[in-house]
Amino acid sequence: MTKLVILEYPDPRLRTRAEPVTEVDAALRQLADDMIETMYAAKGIGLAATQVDVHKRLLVIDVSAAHDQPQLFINPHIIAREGQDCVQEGCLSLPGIYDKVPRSTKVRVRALGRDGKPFELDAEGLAAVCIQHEMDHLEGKVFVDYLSELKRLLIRRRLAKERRQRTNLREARAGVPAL
Ligand code: GNR
Ligand code: NI
Repeated sequence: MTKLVILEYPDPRLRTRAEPVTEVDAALRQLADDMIETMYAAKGIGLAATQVDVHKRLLVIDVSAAHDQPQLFINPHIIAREGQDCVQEGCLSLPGIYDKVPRSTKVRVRALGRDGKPFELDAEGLAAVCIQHEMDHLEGKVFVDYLSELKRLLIRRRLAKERRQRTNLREARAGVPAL
């Protein structure tokens, strides 16, 4: 098992459109397991391959209370939607940023499972939101794309400042003198 590195906005690699998975083999299952481990380590409820710089169409989610029910979706498609609601979202690629995004309240998803076989699933609530959020990542889209240009500008500034502070702290601990 390997914990993978999560790309952070505005990394241009998050804009890559993922390619369909052509074979569900041992290597792909290993990637899925590494994504699940990475999602749990980061305390997320979902992760798209795009976020770990792998541009293939797979995503994992776990919206269970005990964090013991990971679900894998390979080549997911939304085949039906119902309802519309604005729900507060967060993203592991935008640490500390939360805002409301319009989403369908119910979705029916068709995807391939771990065994490479197709399945269909009805999702609602947080699972529905999370699946739509992860599928956006596979299209090179992040939730702040739904916000205004001004909000995005402020978010980019805030993230840059926080990254700068994290780097400074790390260097101070390592004994690197500030300029
Ligand atoms: O951990 C996550 N929480 C979350 C909360 C509300 C709506 C969507 C999400 S997904 C996010 C993990 C993530 O960034 N997945 O891409
Ligand atoms: Ni995300």
